[in-house]
Amino acid sequence: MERTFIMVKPDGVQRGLVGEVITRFEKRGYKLIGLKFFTIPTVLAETHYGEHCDKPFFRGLVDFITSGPVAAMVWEGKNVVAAAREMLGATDPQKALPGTIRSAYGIDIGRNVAHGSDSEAGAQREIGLFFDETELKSYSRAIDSWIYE
Ligand code: D4T
Repeated sequence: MERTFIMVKPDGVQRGLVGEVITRFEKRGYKLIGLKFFTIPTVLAETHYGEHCDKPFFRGLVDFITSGPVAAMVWEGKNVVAAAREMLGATDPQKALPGTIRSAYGIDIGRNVAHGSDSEAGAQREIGLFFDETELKSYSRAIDSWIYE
């Protein structure tokens, strides 16, 4: 089963959207295997967003993501990396399709509520940055046979 890293950003936490994001993934059938509520240290934020270090929005992005607590999660399920990106919608909420999380709850690109890994390799990298393996829980669910055929 694939794993992906999802994070409700400080704007989503402040706006009371942690439960909404979790509910969408739970109700679809994905399995929560890691959850952490904390304020990201600057060094971790700079590493997480390292690919953007030359961009004009980088410093503002790091300042924003470290400005308050986030809810960092790992979700597991079939094809969850791509599916989570679809559920989040386009990075710019103005371009996100109706029904997606960013379309439903966001307006500006710099306040787009939640993050999701963009590839399997990216997910592995981000999960490793935010979680120790011991913090990820493997467990079986009785409902799995009602979700997967
Ligand atoms: P995240 O990483 O937040 O899920 O966003 P995406 O994976 O969808 O998009 P990204 O890496 O291109 O952007 C990272 C982060 O930077 C913010 N951002 C982005 C911004 O504030 N201004 C911008 O012009 C861009 C392109 C939003 C998401």
